[in-house]
Amino acid sequence: MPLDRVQQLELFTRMVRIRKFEEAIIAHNPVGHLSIGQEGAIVGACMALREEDYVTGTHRSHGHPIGKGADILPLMAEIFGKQTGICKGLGGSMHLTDTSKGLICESAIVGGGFPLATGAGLSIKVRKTDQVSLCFFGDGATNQGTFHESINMAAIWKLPVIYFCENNGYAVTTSVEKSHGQPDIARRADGYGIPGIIVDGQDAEAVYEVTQTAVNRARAGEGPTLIEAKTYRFDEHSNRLAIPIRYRSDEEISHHRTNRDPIILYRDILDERGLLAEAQAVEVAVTQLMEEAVQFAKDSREPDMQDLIDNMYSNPIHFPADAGFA
Ligand SMILES: Cc1ncc(C[n+]2csc(CCOP(=O)(O)OP(=O)(O)O)c2C)c(N)n1
Repeated sequence: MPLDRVQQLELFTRMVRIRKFEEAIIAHNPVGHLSIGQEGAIVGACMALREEDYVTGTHRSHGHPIGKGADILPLMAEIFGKQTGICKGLGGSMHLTDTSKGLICESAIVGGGFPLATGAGLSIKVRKTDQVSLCFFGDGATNQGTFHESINMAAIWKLPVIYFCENNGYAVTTSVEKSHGQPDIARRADGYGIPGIIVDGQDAEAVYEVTQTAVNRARAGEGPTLIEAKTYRFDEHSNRLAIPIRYRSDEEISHHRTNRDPIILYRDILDERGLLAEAQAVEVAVTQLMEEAVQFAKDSREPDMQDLIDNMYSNPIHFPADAGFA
């Protein structure tokens, strides 16, 4: 089903939120792996999901909760390491998540999301709900054993999982061409007898449509799909990591920034559909929201030792007052 106007503006809003959230991080507290350039793939996929559907993310973790509709203030406070953060300031950038929006986990372990998303798919099947589980990962993660083990299991048990590759062309500094026998991740689906689909990750609506098809298939009990969104990372692997070698040219980066920015491309589409004023209003509102979020984060307190102890186990341990931790 095509997106209606409200949904189109929601898609645009979430993409702009990711972009401006990460621009705020760069401006105020440079830490984390940024998704700038990859917003079309992330939000296009998330728009095909319901709130109760599950998502697992990656070390590049800001886009996934924002794409799934999470509240911005606790996410920003988490980046600043504050007690009001979504993980109470104890997780930080690579673990930015929001379980209330179906985000099961984000993890610094490359390939760590596959078993979790597959397990969520098994849980859905056992509980007989019509949820789906969507697993985000990068191209580099597909050479981990967990990729193959998880997809094989999901295929034979027809689990409602969508394996969604944000193929930005590189794993840190290693290109897909240098690390894969053949560079199309989606073709690996053939090995498991499931559909493998390649989509332009900079075209958010195209991503929405292929994900919608995969979601319908999963909800109908027909099993998993492997989607590969060809996208591009505009910035460095991490804004805290000094990458010492040149692995891509300035021309390549500038080509993508100028011609392949998913937000600019979608704003042009909204303009053609007579929604430019609404799109511009979204950009103003998101800018204000980010200022509010940064202020909220700055004003929040840092976690203390008691917060750490209280949140280490699901059944908190109450140390005696004289144990020396407080
Ligand atoms: C198991 C594991 N091995 C290595 C690393 C170091 N590492 C962090 S990110 C990364 C590259 C991941 O590339 P990709 O999956 O393509 O995701 P992208 O960074 O492009 O989003 C690596 C090797 C890690 N975090 N975990």
